[in-house]
Amino acid sequence: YVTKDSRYSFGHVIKVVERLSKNQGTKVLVADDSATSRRFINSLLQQYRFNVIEVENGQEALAKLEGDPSIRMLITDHNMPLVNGYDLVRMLRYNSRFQDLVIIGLSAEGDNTLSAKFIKAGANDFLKKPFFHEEFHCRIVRSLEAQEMLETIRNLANVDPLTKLKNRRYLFEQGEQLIRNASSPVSLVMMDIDHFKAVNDTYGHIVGDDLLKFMGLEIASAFPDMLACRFGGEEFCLMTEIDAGELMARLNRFLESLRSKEFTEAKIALTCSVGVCVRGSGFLEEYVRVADANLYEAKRQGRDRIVS
Ligand code: GH3
Ligand code: MG
Ligand code: MG
Ligand code: MG
Repeated sequence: YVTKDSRYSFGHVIKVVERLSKNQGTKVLVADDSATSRRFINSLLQQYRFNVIEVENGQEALAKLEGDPSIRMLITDHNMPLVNGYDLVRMLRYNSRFQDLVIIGLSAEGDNTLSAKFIKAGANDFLKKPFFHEEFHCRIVRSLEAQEMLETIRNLANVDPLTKLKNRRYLFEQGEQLIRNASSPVSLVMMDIDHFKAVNDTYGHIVGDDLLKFMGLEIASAFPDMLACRFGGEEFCLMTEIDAGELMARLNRFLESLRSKEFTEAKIALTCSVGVCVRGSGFLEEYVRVADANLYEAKRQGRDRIVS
């Protein structure tokens, strides 16, 4: 090693690679038309237990990436037949599906503008061949760690830590877009657990929290096709563009299934009231206002029911 720095030590890199991938090794796609070059990069990556896949050109790289969303990093040469590295990066970054893919460009070409072109097209980094193996490792680990941090921050910003559903912030950030991009009118559902305060008062907040977690799991498994979020304390929200009749049937089935269950060790019975804004219009706030008013009406009528 040229320097001893724990940030980039062998042990540290191994930890990053293992953390990123639980058991099968972080998947890396190496795209290079030169077999020698591929073998060399592969051997550098193997040292750190990366799970390496090799392809010979940009077109094959695209096909592999389309077929395997678990690939976390692409290391791509520039000069390759069919689709070159630069065009490959541009195509990938054009597609939001690949926004989290870490991309490292490589080239032996004398053209000094290439690194700027790669990075402007969206590559995370660029290395000129031949490179010193330690620089290669440092840059790769740095890019992977930066990506990991981004995903952690995004998760903290969008996900409710208790129920693991999306949070209110995410709803207001994405809901408007969901309404505009939907192919049919969107409905918004507001659910509120009945007499939840009594659970806290009787069994304590820890049991109350457990109940909220259970509710989160029930909602996630009953409505996996919808945007489901924790709107506030014991209030949950769904957004969907499915047909109104089907939505009502599924909500009825959901209330029915809650009635037949007991939650947590205390075996607490649980019901909830639901207000629906069916095929709403206007801004998201209007959907929420309508669903909220219907929820209030469901409570008023005696709870454990749906008002739309
Ligand atoms: P209603 O049937 O009218 O909805 O009655 P309710 O008791 O469910 O409604 P209320 O709004 O009076 O009480 C909601 C309670 O939810 C009050 C609050 O202490 C509790 N709560 C909010 N967030 C949390 C949380 O994160 N954990 C726990 N344990 N309780 C929470
Ligand atoms: Mg080449
Ligand atoms: Mg409430
Ligand atoms: Mg309530």
